[in-house]
Order: sequence, then structure tokens, then C-alpha cells
Amino acid sequence: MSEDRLPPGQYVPRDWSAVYYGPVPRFRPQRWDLRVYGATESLGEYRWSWPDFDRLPRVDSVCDFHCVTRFTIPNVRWSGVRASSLVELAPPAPEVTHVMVWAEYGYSANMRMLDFLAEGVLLATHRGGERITPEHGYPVRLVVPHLYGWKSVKWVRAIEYLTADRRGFWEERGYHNVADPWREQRYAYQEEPGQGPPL
Ligand SMILES: Nc1nc2c(c(=O)[nH]1)N[C@H]1C(S)=C(S)[C@@H](COP(=O)(O)O)O[C@H]1N2
Ligand SMILES: [Mo]
Repeated sequence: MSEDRLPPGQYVPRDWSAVYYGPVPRFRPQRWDLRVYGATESLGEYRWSWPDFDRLPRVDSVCDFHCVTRFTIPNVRWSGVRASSLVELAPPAPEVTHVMVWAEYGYSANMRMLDFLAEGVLLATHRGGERITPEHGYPVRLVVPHLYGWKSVKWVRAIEYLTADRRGFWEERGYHNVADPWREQRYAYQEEPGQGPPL
């Protein structure tokens, strides 16, 4: 892999073990749903059951995956529902500026709506042509390839539309609100005015 493809301070490890905080949730298809709520245009909530979500059209995206702990996994092939397609199905109010992506057990990550809508951002169901494994986020995980890995929320259950920014799980614990690996935005103390709400 050529050097200019690697963000500053990153390296390519020999293999890819899963990274997460807490236990791996068990998938219960009958109880599972994916919700979009908060500042929707209709003020109502959107909800997909597992069969409904699994029927949505999927696209492929190949990207490098950058964890803030400095490893980069090159050329990961994901398949899933474009985040922008979900936003089209669940229109936000015009005041929406950010989203909070919620996982099982209360893990969360916030991002600008423009990051959520970016090319290559998927609610992924497959990696390398196979269903994502439980440790990597089965049945659905977010993939935000242009931000550090903690924004790529595994075991996603909800998207909350925000009209003001709010810090997610790691953002509240000292990590950078924006998390652009090319700018090496690792920690909250590096934030500049306008890059996020105070800790
Ligand atoms: N729900 C949840 N999602 C999560 C995490 C987590 O602890 N819980 N860890 C994040 C971090 S720090 C990284 S680097 C990636 C790792 O994804 P992987 O295990 O598939 O490599 O998942 C992210 N998504
Ligand atoms: Mo990470």
C-alpha cells in the first residue's frame, strides 16, 4: 500500500481483530427494529423491522478503515444500504445539522449530517460478500470510511436527527468530535472553535 494512502500516524497490521467496548449483543430478529427519530420533517418516527430492512436495496463500497488506535485496514468491501437512501426515506426537518447513531447497549456516535450523507457511508450488512460477523456488528453496522472507526457504529438500532450537536459515547470521553483521520483529529483537546459542543 502506497504511503500517501495512509493517514498520518496509521499502520497496516497483519490481521483484523474486532474492536469494541462491552459484550457482543445477541440478534433477536423478532425484537429487532431500526428507528429514525428526532427532528424528522413529519415529526413522526420511522421504523423498519428486520425483514423490511433486509429488503432495502444494497450497494457495494470498497474503502480503507482507520481506527484511532492507529491501525488501518485497506480495501474492505462492504455492502449495505446507503445512509443517504435511508435519509431520503425518512426526511429530516430543515433545521437538522447532525445525527446521533445509536447501537445496542447505548453506544452512540454523533456526526455532521454532511458526513452521514457522504459517498460511501453505508448501513452495512455484508463484508467481503458475507454477512457481517457478530463481533463486527451483525446484523447492521454503520460504515463511515472517511472518519475514525469509532464513528462506524456496530449493532445499529437507531438514527436520531439533531438540530444542535451533542457528543456521543467516545466524544464525551475525550475523543474528537469530528474525527477526520487525514487531519489527525484524535482527541477533543485538538478541537477548534466550531468543531463541537464543549466536553
Ligand atoms: N456498538 C459499537 N460500535 C463500535 C464500537 C463499539 O465499541 N461499540 N467500537 C468502534 C471502534 S473504536 C472501531 S475501530 C470499530 C471497529 O470495527 P471492527 O471491529 O469491525 O474492526 O467499531 C466501532 N464501532
Ligand atoms: Mo477504534
